[in-house]
Amino acid sequence: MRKLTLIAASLLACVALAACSGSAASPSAAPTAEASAAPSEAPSAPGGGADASAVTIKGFAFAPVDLKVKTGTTVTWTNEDSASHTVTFEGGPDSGSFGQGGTYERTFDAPGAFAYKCSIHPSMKGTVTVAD
Ligand SMILES: [Cu+2]
Repeated sequence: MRKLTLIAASLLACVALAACSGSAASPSAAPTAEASAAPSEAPSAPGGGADASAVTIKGFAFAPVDLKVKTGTTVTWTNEDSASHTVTFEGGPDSGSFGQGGTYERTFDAPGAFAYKCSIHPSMKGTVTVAD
């Protein structure tokens, strides 16, 4: 019992250390701690892939222009242009202007076809088609 508690405590200490130091500069103390910490972080990353989707804004265009997602999906627009853009849906919502590296998210809770454009550059148009 006592040994188990010690092991648990030292594991917690390792996790805490790893969290505090990030990709630490001094791995000399516990090389095994990093090895065991890495796999536990991995499973959390792909988890969001199922109901998330992305649109890239680049070259004054949305890509993909027509994005198809399942109901409940959160779509993230990322602006890779040096110019600012908006994601403005007919009848709202409107992201407002966001610049290079900026993102906008909208969760689609109902099926339908949602057309949007950039209000700064009205020739930039896109659609999110939501279906179950
Ligand atoms: Cu624009």
